[in-house]
Amino acid sequence: MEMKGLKKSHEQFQSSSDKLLDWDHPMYKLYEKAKKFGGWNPKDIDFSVDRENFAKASPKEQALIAQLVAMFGAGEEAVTLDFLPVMYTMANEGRLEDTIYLTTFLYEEAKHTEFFARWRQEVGLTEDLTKYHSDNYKKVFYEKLPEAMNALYTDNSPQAQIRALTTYHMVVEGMLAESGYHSFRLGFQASGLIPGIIAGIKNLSRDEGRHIGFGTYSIQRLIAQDPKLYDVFSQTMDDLLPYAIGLINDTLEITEGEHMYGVDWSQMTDYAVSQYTRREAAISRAMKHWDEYKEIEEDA
Ligand code: MN3
Ligand code: FE
Repeated sequence: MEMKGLKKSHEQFQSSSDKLLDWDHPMYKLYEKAKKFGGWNPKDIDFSVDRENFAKASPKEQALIAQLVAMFGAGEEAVTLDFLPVMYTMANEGRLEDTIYLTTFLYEEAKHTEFFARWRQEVGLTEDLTKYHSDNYKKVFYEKLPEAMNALYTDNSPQAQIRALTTYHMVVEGMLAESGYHSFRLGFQASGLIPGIIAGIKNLSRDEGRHIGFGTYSIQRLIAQDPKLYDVFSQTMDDLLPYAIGLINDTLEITEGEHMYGVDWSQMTDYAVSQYTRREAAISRAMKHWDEYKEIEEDA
């Protein structure tokens, strides 16, 4: 398998030239943020209350939590294992500041994977949770994500980059992970049932804001160079939307329409759609006003 356009030698090294590093580069700034905020350690989080409360919870409550953890754990593992081709692409294109930032990216996804595995270990939820991966979930995480990412190993075209970045950052992170964090907060923040998870989620979602920032910036950059790529972005979003919404609806079945923890869980679908619309709007704005959007849009 050979990638077209793979660099065989270096023409120069930026950091030993008169350019040094571009300290104002949006991705360099993101790297500084990651060094400051991304150093948290899952091992420092206390899961003793989670363990006690989980053991006492009703079977239905346990199933709701196990399902969220089963989807999140595998989701974090998938984004850890599947991210390398993007880093490979940025390095091959000689994007030094992007590559420097991305060294923190993969480290953070690895910690997110550790976080959920550690929680399961400490709470004693060690049975196989694969049964919670529905067909829609499998479509996104077992097929669509690795397919779009691994394509970059042999095809570094802007089209292939847009497909990979959109799948990973806009749908998996921007829509699904963000909705997952929202579910945890909605259901479990006030109840105090699983405070260790809530503490972890706070760190996770801050890391994720930077990750989505990288994705948004990179997609905007590519579309600014060739506006026709907006159609590739849009098609990728449309292709994944039914599975992403389907996946969220699958998870709601467990509540049987009941307002567990006083929450109307059906609002999760609306939340996911609003995240989808938000990502789409951020990219369309960049097309119309690229100059104003050169600076990275921090993800709230
Ligand atoms: Mn993550
Ligand atoms: Fe991420």
